[in-house]
Amino acid sequence: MAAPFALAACDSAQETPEAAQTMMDDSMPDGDGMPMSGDMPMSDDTPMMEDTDAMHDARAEGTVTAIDPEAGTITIKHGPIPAIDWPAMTMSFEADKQLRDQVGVGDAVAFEFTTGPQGSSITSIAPK
Ligand SMILES: [Cu+2]
Repeated sequence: MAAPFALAACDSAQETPEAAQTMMDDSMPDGDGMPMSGDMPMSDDTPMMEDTDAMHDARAEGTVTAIDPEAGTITIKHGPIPAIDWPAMTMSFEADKQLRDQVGVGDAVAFEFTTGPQGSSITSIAPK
C-alpha cells in the first residue's frame, strides 16, 4: 500500500518539474538558436581572420634582377615596405608565367604581392 502510493507521489512530484523543465528546455534552445547560429559564422571567421593575419597583401616598387621560369619566380630588388615592416632587399617572389611575361630583367616595376608563411607571391606587376 505504502510503496505504490509513494511511487505515485514520487512520479507526480517528478513529472511536474520535468514537464516544466522540458518546456523551459524547449524554449531555451529556441532562444539560443538565434545567437548560436550567429556564433557559428563568427567562429568560422576566426580562423579566417588568423589566416588573414598571417598573410599580408602589400605593394612595392623595385627593379627586376632576375626571372626564373623553372623556379617560377621573379627576383626583385625592392625598396622598404613599411606597411609590412620590410626593409629594402633583393628577394624572389613566386610569379606565374603570365606575370613573368609582363616584365624583363632590369625593368623598374610596381607590383602587388601577398606574403605569408608559404612565401611571397606576386599578384600583379607592371613596368613603371
Ligand atoms: Cu623583400
